[in-house]
This record gives sequence, C-alpha cells and structure tokens, in this order.
Amino acid sequence: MINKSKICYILTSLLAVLAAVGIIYSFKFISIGIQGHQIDKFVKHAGYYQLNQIESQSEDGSFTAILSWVKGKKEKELNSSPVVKDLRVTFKVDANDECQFKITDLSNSRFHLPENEPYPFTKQRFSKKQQEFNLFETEISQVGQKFYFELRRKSTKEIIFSTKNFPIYFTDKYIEVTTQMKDSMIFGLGDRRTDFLLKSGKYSLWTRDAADIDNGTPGKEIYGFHPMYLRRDIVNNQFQVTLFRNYYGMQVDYEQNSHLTYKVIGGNIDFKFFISDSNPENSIKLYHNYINGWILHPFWSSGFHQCRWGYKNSDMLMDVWNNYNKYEIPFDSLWTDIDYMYKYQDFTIDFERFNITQMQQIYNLSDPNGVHWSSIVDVGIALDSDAAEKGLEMNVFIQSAKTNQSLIGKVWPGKTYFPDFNHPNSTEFWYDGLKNLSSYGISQDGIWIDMNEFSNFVPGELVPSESLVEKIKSFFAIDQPALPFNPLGIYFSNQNSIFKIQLNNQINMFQLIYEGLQRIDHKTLSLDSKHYSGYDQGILYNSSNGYIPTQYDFHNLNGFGEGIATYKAAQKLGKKLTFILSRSTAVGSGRYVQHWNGDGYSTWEYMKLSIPSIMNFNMYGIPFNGDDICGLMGDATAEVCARWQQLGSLYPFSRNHNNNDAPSQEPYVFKDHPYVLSSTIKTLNVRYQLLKFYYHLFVKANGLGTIFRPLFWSFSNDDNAYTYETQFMVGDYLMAAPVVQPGNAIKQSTHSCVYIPKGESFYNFYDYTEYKEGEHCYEVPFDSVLPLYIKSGKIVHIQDKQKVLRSRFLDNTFTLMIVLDENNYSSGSMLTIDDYNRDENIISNCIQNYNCVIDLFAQGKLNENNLFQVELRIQQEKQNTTYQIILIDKLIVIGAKANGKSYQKTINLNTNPWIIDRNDLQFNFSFQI
Ligand code: MIG
Repeated sequence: MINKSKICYILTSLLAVLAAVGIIYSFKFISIGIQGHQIDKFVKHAGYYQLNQIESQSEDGSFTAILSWVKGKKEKELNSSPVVKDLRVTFKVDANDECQFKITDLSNSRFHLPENEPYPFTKQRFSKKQQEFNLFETEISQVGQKFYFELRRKSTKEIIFSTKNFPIYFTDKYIEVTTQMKDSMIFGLGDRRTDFLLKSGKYSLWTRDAADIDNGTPGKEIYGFHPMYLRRDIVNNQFQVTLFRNYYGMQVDYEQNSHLTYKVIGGNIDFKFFISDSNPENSIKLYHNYINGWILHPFWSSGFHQCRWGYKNSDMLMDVWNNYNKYEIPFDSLWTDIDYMYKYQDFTIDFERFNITQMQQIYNLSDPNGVHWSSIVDVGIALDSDAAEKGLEMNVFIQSAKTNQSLIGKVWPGKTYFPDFNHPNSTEFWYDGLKNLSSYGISQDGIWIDMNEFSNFVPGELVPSESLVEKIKSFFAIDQPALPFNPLGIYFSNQNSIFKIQLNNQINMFQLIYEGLQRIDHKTLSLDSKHYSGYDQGILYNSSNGYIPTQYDFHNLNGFGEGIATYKAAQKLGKKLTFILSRSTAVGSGRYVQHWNGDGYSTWEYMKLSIPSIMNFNMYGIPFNGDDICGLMGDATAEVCARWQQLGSLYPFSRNHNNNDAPSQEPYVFKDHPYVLSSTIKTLNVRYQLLKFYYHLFVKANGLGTIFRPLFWSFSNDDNAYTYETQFMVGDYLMAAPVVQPGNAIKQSTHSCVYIPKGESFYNFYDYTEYKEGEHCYEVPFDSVLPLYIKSGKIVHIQDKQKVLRSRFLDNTFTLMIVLDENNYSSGSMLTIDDYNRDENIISNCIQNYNCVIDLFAQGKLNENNLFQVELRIQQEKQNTTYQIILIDKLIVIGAKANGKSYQKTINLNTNPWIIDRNDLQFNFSFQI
C-alpha cells in the first residue's frame, strides 16, 4: 500500500536523486580512491617485520620476542595510519590445551580491553605447566629473519595457526594477519545468516541492524560480534577453537583449503586457542569457560511465546489471549513491542490504548490462564522525555565530537540520545528507567532489548546546522569517515546499477541504496563520538593514559554494555533468574543475556537458515536462542507457518513474532488451513512434554557448552553428517529432522528425509520405530508434529500430561523413555527438583551448589523364562544432593534386544509410582516377550 506520505517520499527521493546524480558520479571515483586504494598501494610495496630478539622463554613453552619493521624500498606511507615499527610478540601457555599468541606495540598502549570480567579471561585450571604436557607445539623464524609463527597439534602435526609465507601488517588503523587453512572445515565467525559450514568468502564483523543473508560478501553481517571459529582438521578429525580477541570492525577473508586473513581497523593482534579432541563440545567448553560461561534462564521462559509488532492496544492483546485460551494452545508469555509505549518513549506505557485493568488480567499469574509479560525497551532515549531529562542531569549520554553535547540520532520516538554504558551513572540511570516501568501496576517478567547495535535511522548523527550539501552527502552515503580500510567492503554488485531506491518497510521510508559502498557509520552513531574516559570508574573500560574511547573503539560493545546494565537493573529489581532478550551481543554476552536471531522474512530460506544461526549462538555461549517463528517480515503462508511452528517447537527459545505491517500469523488465524492450528497444538504439546527435560539439559551443562547442536557434534567421524545442516540434536539425546521445504499442496504433505549416522540407530519419538544408518525418506503431512528421534542408549524423561497449557502447571511426575542400545544399556539424567518455578529453588540447588542432578543407568537382559528384566540405578552426581521428591509413573522401554529381535514395552506404574527421594536407589522390572 502506498499512501500519500509515501508518494511524497518518492517524489522527494527522485528529486534528490536527480539533483545528486552529478555529485554521485563525481564522488564515486573519489570514494573508491580514498578507500582500499590506499591499502592496496601500501601493501604492494610494503616491507616486513623481522624477528629481532627473543626476550624471554620459559619451561612451559611461553616466550616473548621483539619485532622490527624493515621498510620496503618503494614503500608508500599509509595516510593517517602509520606503521607501528616496533612490536612485541607474546606467546603464553595458559594450560596444556589453551594458549595465547599476541602482538602489541612495545608499550602496549593501544586501546585494548582488559583480561578480566566482564571480558573473557584465562581461568587457572592447571597448577603445573610444563612443555611436555602441552597438546601443541610452536615454531618461529630465526632471529634476523622475516618473522613467522606456527602453532601445531603435537600428536598429529596438523597446523592450527601459521603465518608462514603470509605478511603481517601492523599500522595504527589497519592490521592484517593471515593464517594457513588447509584440510579444514570452519564454523562460526560472527553473527550472520548463512550455512553452518563456512564457504570461501569475505566476512565482515561490525554490529549492524540488518536482515541480510550473507553469502560471503562484506557488509552482510548482522547484530552481534563473535570473532571466533571452530575448526575441524579433516584428516585427523580433531577440533579446536580460535578466538581473535580484538573488538574492532574487521573483515575476514577466507579461502577454503588455503588461508584466512583478518583485516582489522584497530587494536592488537591477539589470538586465543582452545585445543581439544575429536569431540567439538570439548573445545567449545574450554571457550565458554574463557568467556565466563552463560546464565540459566527462568523455567517459564522455556515455554512458548506469542509476540507481534502491531498489538496496538490492550483489546488486541485480550483477543490474542482469549484465542490462545479458547483453542488451548500452550503458551507462557504474551509480548508487547514498541506499541505499548507512549510515543515510543522508553519506560512509559500509553494508558489511553493500554488499559491497565485488562493488562493486569492477562498478566495475572495467579489466574490459571495468566501469562508472563515480556516487553521491549529500546536503547534510544527520546529527547523530550522524562528519561532524557534525567539522563542529561546524570550526564550519561554518548557525546558528539561535533557539537560537544549529547549526541542526537533518530529512532522510533524521533530524536534520541544514546546511553553511554561505560558511564559510571549509566547503571543507575538504566535501573531508574526500568524501575519506573515496573511501577505502573504490572511488571515485566521478560525484558527485550532491541536496536542495541546501536541502531540509528540517520548515518552518524543529526547535526543542527548541517548544510544542504552535507545532508545530501549523508543521504547518499558517500561521505565516508577517513579510514584506510572499510571492513564493510567496497564492491559493485552490478556495474550498471550503482544506486537504487528501495522502500524500507520498517521505517516506512524510501532509501537510496548505494550498492558497492556502505558507510561504516550507516545506521549507527558517529564514529568520533565520545564515551566516558575516567581512569577508575568506567563500567566497561578505564582509561589509564587519558585516552578518550570513541564509538570507533566501542561500537561492537554497545549491545554488550546494555546487556550488563539491564542485567544489573533486573537483579536490583528483585528478579532472580533473569530473562533478557538482546538483539546485539558480543563475546561473553551469554553471561548476562539471552538472544533471538533478529529480523528475517517469512520464507523457506530464512526458516532453514534459522537452524545454523541457533547452532552458532550455542557456540558463542548464548544457547537459549531462537528465531521469529513464521518469520518477521512479509506474508507467511499457511504452509510456511505450520512448518515453522513445527521446527520452532524445539528451538531453545520459541516465539512466534511478526512485523508491524505484515498480516497476522498467530497459529489460529489461518482459517482456510486448519492444519496450522492443529499441528501447532500437537507440536507444542510435545514441547511441553519435553519442557523439563529440555530445561534439565541447561541445568546439567552448568553454564558451559551447547544444547542445540548440529548432527555431526555427536558423530564427528561420519563425514556425511556434516552435509545435513538442517537436522539438529537437542543435547546428545534427541534429533529432529524438520521439514524446511514446500510440499505437495494437493496431498497436503511433503516428501522428506532423515539421515542416521554410520553405525547408529535412532528411534522415532512417537511410534518407537527403529531407523538404522543411512537416509530414510517418508511423507510428512502438513498437519503433523516435528519429526523427532531418540538416540539409541539414552533415557529421556517426559511428562505425559494432557492439556497443561502453562509451564507452571507441570508437576513432578515423569515417564521414562528408556532406549536400550545393542548391549541393552542406556543412561540419562534428571533433576531432583519438584518445583521448577521457584527461582530461588533452582538457584540454590542447581546453580550455587549444583547438587540437584542425578544420573540414571538402565541395563536390560533376557532371562531363561523369556522374561526381559531391566535394572535401573539412580546415582547422585554430587554428595549432598537435594532430594525434592520426583515420581516415575510410566516406563516405555524401546529397543530391548532379545533372540535377535528388538522389542518395546510400555509399563504403567500409576497406582504404584517409583519415588526418587534418596541416593543409590535401584528399581527392577520385567516383562514377557
Ligand atoms: O526497527 O520494535 O528486531 O523484532 O519487532 C525495527 C520493532 C525495530 C526490530 C526488532 C523486531 C521488532 C522491531 N524492531
């Protein structure tokens, strides 16, 4: 729909285009000239670093050395980014499986984040360090020669990292370092929608508000900053993690089976390596330990959530709530997007549109139908709001270098300031705002922090006296900050269409997209804007030498900082386990927040790519993650929405969310296609059956490691497993094979396949059929549950309850699904907690003391009378386990092997349930076969 104001935009945009065509063309070549070109010229004739001297060496293999720059004969100066001539190399052995390789200037005075909380830091895990215990070995060049560094795995000699035969450049604003990358597969490298296994490409890292799919073109990354990758050595099937501990904007150029180059606009060269074995989970756990682990979400947040942008008043909320209740769709939270605020101003509620009595009714948790309130808080603070007044008083906003006043940008409420989360007052300021929001008679259970890249609708900032030329220049995004290198890339996707006009649905404005050039401050704050620079009270950074950190230094930490402030505020407001859904994240954010994948379209492709994104965030240490079910933007068809509900029913975080201008997509609105509703209910009932099991995986992991994983995680030896990227594992127990492609509309069904890894056996979760190695194909009706399988040898506990529509009504009675392996053996674990809803209970028993986990072991055998006997043993993981009573009232034995056949048996214990109330229990049962 194009309304009047849009037509107006068209006209003004067209006029602007005509007026500026000349400017564009004259600027086109200049812009290209300014960027890239400089670097190319420099690199062409640049010299190299020579190893000057080994400064120190120690028993464990650590060393330091000095490098000095040998100037190239025809070397060109790099304007405004001089070469740092003298450098210090530090190689540090942190443990036998963990080490660090660093290059800094001699005085180590460049902006760099400290090695302590909230940043990643090395935990002392081994007291005795000696070279012979190391899993790795190093090699460096001879003194007097061109410097290189190589790190190898000792046992296989495979190269983990090597700069041999590659240049190193270390200038003020441009650093380049390359490692060889042979016989490798890599996964990770930041927040982007792309396949899990990374292909050759140029991947940039710079937190951005965008919904792109990244096919290896710079400038396509999205909200988060995670410069790490998991690497598999293909020849030896060994895994390790490499983290580039540098927070500046960067581009990573990856050439499969060749090399990987980091091109970064500041900081130091600083790599951490985590080296494990053929189980990728071990490498990831080392990494998570280094980045301070992740926090546990409250149990209710693992239920299903309904959200949309466009619930404009409480009548609409009431309607959704009533429908959910009427159709008996399980859910735990109904969200409000920016609609609920007064003029989009943070910490307010528009009581004209949102009737507090209605809200109190929906969000009344003592009503059996009541649900939790989760609502959004944007980072930009409206200029004419109470919060702005307070913030100015407290001096907490990011400062403009142009006006020397608080920087002004533009977001939903119009002109906005942006909190500087490094400012000592920012924590109090943020707390104060959230406290206000909780004082109106309802309080947020889930806090949703959005736009925190920080996103800004104008490039850089609004400067009051900007001249027309400046405005046009910024409109056309051709006024690049003077950088020797733009990590977001310079490219021309199509020589004939350098610019085009595109309607941006989100801001309802036409924008000129200048293909091939993206300002680094596009949709964010001016890079020269300033943060707090005190030397002892900064929340995120203290300046020891008077250096004033700018957006250029801090950009990728904006969302991280807001996450910490929100976490502290939530704690101060009395929340125990916190649920804070943050769009922007950085290395270590999982210690404070949870995450969703952000914006995407209601298409098969986006649906499919949600899976690798969730896997990525599990690697990045934010395992409680999900994608907008049925897609945010565009019109979700019934079939897409049904399949997405099925897939999303096993996302760790499961929420249907929709855009402002998209047609409704709650599961019950597809009246012509009733299968959307019926399959959603069925598949969510399965989620709720598994809800405590799923939650127990998070508890058991205890803040380290992944939950939602690729298939190969459990079967790293099977090369085929790497090619099935849409099948996923939940822990090491369940495997889902969602349908992610369109099917046959007439048959209302899709031909779909599942791959079972070599030598393995999985059992259908619903009918217990066995599936052996290889690919199996079958029909999956539109109206179905998520195709789901249990791994052989696993005990899964489920709750066989009818019509439990809220997580808080799940009781303490369980069914054990005991899947016996070829030796009739099986194992699992459970929590000895009877009430998952009391956060204090979880915190004291499952986190602080970690004494709420028990292990289950089952062994079956056939005796002489054709009686199959199973012995189940319970063992506590820790001394002093808390035993709050849990009951087992049903057993489903699957895959009992006897006489060369496989049997299954369901046993109801309802009248005489097993009571788990102490350690070392043993239960026996048997059945005739
Ligand atoms: O400029 O709050 O990713 O989930 O619905 C868009 C409105 C702002 C972006 C979020 C999306 C949310 C929307 N927000």
